[in-house]
Amino acid sequence: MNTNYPTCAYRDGHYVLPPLPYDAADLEPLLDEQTVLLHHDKHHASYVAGANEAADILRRVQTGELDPAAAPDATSRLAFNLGGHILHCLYWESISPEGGEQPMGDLADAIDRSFGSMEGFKKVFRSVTLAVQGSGWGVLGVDPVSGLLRVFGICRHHDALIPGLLPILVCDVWEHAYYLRYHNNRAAYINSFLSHIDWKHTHQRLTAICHES
Ligand code: MN3
Repeated sequence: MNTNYPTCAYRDGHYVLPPLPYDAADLEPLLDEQTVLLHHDKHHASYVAGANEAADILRRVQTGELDPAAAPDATSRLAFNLGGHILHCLYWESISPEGGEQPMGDLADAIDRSFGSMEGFKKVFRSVTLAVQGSGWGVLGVDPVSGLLRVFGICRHHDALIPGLLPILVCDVWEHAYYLRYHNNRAAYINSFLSHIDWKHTHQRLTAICHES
């Protein structure tokens, strides 16, 4: 198991909610403290709890304690909640109070190779993330076939995923992520997100993935 990617904890047979990597108030002006606390302590925590509940149902099906008919619903709940847990772990490390610097080294090279330029990346990311229908995510990930970086949208936490494509940067566009500050102006939130990206952590995830493969 790659312990660098993603930085989600799993201890004693349970998924664990990691602490925020900074104080909730420190993400100003991107996000206000109340939004960050509700998002982490309530929403993210509920996905961790949901993933553990679904995994427990599957364990009880395996031991014969529950009827196998319980398994399909549990796997679909696991996909939703574990997807949410992993994406939120990535989200907290996609932004930072010190974010906004330019990517360096092979991450900068990969962006140029994949999108032509940083502006090319931002243009595609902004457009795709803005267009995600309802609740979902804008994602930058490594295409396992071409080795290029790709931008794509995920609906909810797990629909429209590309098999094998590992996200290195994610933007949560569920309304709970931005509504208190930006109301219905998702575009303003995405623009602010783009200027608070933690490129250092994004670079570490790219390195972790490339060393795995
Ligand atoms: Mn969320």
